[in-house]
Amino acid sequence: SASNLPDWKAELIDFALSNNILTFGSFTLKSHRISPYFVNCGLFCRAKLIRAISAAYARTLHAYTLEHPEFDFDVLFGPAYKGIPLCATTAEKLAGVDERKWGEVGYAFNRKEVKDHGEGGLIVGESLQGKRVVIIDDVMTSGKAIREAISIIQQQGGKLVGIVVALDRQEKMPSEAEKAGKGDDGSARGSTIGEVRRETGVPVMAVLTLRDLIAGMEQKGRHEDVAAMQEYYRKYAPSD
Ligand code: OMP
Repeated sequence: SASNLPDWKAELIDFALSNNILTFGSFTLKSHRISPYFVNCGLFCRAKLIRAISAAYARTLHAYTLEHPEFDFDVLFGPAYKGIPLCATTAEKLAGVDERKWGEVGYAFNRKEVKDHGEGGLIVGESLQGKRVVIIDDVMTSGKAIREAISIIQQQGGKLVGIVVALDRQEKMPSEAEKAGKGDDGSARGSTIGEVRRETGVPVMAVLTLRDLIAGMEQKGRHEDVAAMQEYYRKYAPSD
């Protein structure tokens, strides 16, 4: 499977690894699951790193557009805080890919605290009202963060048309017991990404998946980390 990994993905994984964006250990996730790996997209915080990740988002969107010529959008929405630099730099990259097609694409993000003075409002940047909106987000595990972003877009009168995440961890949706912190009951459940697709009816694209991370680590001969990721994947693998 390692040979299936395109060079640009292998390079991105290399970057993530050597800059501690991808780390190994024991991490408690937002979903209460305990993971042997973690991806912190807030650490794409140097010139060549933000260049690499924004190019990867733009490339993922571009590739989807080539396969689905009817797919189009007006605004990239980056949920606060980690989505903020991601949506802005991805917009800049899109203008570089095809300025005629994407030169007018806007970007916007939410405030975590609603401002009650000055220009006010929840949204900074392009208005979402009546616009076709693509979410640019970091990591999808249980879908909680994505659902919050979707509800903001709806409140703002935007029309969600797509979602791009840097990493799809390829996990099954948590049960109610898990959400309450009571642990996984081992029941078969569908994937978060599949459920979000069904719920929203829009494409959910991922720059990288857990599969890609495993292939990348395999290429580097990191056998212990590969084994830990595979064991974790087996535990939380979706049924679909
Ligand atoms: P869900 O809301 O469960 O989908 O988890 C996604 C969020 O968890 C991300 O927006 C991050 O805040 C955080 N997260 C990571 O950043 N990296 C990971 O590898 C895993 C998580 C996580 O907690 O699941």
